Amino acid sequence: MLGTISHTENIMASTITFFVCFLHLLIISIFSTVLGEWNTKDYLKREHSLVKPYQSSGMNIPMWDIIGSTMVTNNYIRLTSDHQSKSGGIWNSQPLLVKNWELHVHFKVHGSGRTLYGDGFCIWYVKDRMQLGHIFGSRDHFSGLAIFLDTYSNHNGPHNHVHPYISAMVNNGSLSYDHDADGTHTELSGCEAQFRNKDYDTYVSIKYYENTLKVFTDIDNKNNWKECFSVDGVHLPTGYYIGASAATGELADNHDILGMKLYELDVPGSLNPDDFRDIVPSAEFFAEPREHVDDPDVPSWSVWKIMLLVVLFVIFFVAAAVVALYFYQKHQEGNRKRFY
Ligand SMILES: [Ca+2]
Repeated sequence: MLGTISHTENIMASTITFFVCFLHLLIISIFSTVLGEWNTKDYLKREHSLVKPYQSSGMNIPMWDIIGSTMVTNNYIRLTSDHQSKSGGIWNSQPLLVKNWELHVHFKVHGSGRTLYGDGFCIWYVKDRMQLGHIFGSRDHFSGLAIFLDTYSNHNGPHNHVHPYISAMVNNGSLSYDHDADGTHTELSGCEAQFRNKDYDTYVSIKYYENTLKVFTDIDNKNNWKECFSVDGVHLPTGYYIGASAATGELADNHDILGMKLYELDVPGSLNPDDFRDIVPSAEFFAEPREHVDDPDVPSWSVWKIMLLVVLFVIFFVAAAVVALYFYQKHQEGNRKRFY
């Protein structure tokens, strides 16, 4: 009997131990999830974030400056309106002294154009801020990181991706963004993203962690991040500025920023941002250049005219030579007849 009781007790003890362990693990996992979320919120850097209400006093947005066509309302910051030849930007006035970070941008690109619209906008992490230029409303030969949300395909020939298209470029100031090729030759990576004219909220996330750049989108009204691309070997310094800019040309769109939230991914105090200030922006990997298929050469009318003239001249000279030869032979024959 004693043996039976201790055996039953053993089974009960094992079962209780199993449930205790299971409960323990469950509590740990729930707690760590909650803690993780709490940490993310805790590391929100307010001085690098743009949240409503934008204007706490007067017309100025604390820690942010606007330039060009940018217009601030209670609900959005409009970089360009749906009109031609606009360009505007919004720039954080505080250098980002965080090595590893994640930036969530709440945006809306919309307009009356059904098939023709453009040109798109760009999210920047660069050395020089507040400079209007022709690269989505900001300067070319920039130093730092650009994430282009390009809505207009400038490259008219056949190509292997459609627009809107999100791509990344890292520059040390030496490269030029080639609008005509939609930045193909300088892009690190990219993805197609149908983010335009949505009646729900659209977001893009840029995560720069341990020299890996990842871009995610939340544009399908599913409330979760979908990876656009991930690139290793991206080197960026601390101390640059976050900004966004947009431009319209012949084609137009409203390019609105509704909010930006920057999260620090470092454990506070674990890294000295000054150690990373002198890094020269660089990328170890570039995307394979898009296959370029040259447009077939269609000779213009003037080229045809020149070719026709050349052919006529050749025919004329050949005919003239034949006629000259004929008369020359006749003349020689006449001479021979005279001799005999
Ligand atoms: Ca383009």
